[in-house]
Amino acid sequence: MITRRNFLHAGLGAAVWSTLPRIAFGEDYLLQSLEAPQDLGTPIEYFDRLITPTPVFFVRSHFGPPALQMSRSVEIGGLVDRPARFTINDLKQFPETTITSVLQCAGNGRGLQEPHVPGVQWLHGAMGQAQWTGVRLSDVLKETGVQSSATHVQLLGADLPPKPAVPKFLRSIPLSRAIDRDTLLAYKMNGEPLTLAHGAPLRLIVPGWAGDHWIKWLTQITLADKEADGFYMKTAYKIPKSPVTPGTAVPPDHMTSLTVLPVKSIIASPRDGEIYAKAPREIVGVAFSGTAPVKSVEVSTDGGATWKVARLEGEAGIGRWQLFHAPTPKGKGSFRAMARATDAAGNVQPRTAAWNPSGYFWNAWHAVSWTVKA
Ligand SMILES: Nc1nc2c(c(=O)[nH]1)N[C@H]1C(S)=C(S)[C@@H](COP(=O)(O)O)O[C@H]1N2
Ligand SMILES: [Mo]
Repeated sequence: MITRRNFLHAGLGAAVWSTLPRIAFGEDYLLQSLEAPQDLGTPIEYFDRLITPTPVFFVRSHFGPPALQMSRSVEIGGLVDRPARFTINDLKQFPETTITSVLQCAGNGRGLQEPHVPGVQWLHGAMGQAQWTGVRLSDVLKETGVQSSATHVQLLGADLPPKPAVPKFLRSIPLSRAIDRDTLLAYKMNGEPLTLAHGAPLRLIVPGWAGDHWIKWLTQITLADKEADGFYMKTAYKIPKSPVTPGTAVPPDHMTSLTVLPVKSIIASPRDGEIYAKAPREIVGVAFSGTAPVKSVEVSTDGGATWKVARLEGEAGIGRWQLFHAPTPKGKGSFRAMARATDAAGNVQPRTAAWNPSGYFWNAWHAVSWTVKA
């Protein structure tokens, strides 16, 4: 059992342990400490549908989830006229809205970067598309009022780091993005209350932007006249302002914060390396871009010599994925297919991803090889 004493011996200061929730069992109690973070990827075969089921939706957190507390409120303060606190029930006074959007970790595909970069070695599974339900952050900020000097919205969740020396996952987004009509305080995912892993009771939804902006377990929203300080804004989530030679060090003044997801497509089926008894009927996958709706997906089965336009399925939108379908080559033998997406702003998925020191935003052409048995 974890007692106050051996918890302190584990290296945590009194200031930290006193903020940890207690779970009572009669007169005894446990301190609810943080779990080792779990990074769980979605298997690629689920990218053959418009909505990723919640039980297989990827999970990423830096410190692991805090205690589940559905009554937790979010405090809105800083440069506002009327500081306020809202529980989920309080938020229901605002109009409810549902948005279908891709959530993708900026590090998705990092494991495919060459040369290799350190960090969670995600292949394709750190993404998914869900229906997110909640209220617009802009409606809530109209209620609290925003002072004219505010330029950024700083965001903090209840998942405080295990030791005071470890930086908090404190993030910020510019006010302009915070009041975008698609930026939501969400309490439902795929029609059900958010699960703990995905941020219950409340998380931010920033459609089109990478997952590091989608703060889970929200407790504090602070209007400020500057970006948040600390490691997770000043050092992490940075990409070069312009292309760099792969494998080289990049000076900090040549780096900028990443935001919008680049155009990308991934093939869910056929499966790479699979041996089929019968030819798979079609090539299926997902395509999206954070800049503009997808305009087209092309598929090549001859190593890029020729490309055929795939059929798109699903509603088009910024930061929203559509399915693409293309016929498979006929007959038996070995095959290889590649896909490349283009968005309505003219961005084309590149043959090789732009390398960067943290391996963010991998979006190279995805290729799969399969065999149909003779
Ligand atoms: N409070 C909090 N919010 C967080 C994180 C975190 O560690 N703590 N991780 C972020 C990152 S990096 C990603 S990619 C997404 C992942 O969301 P998911 O676990 O629901 O898929 O949550 C974001 N929100
Ligand atoms: Mo992430």
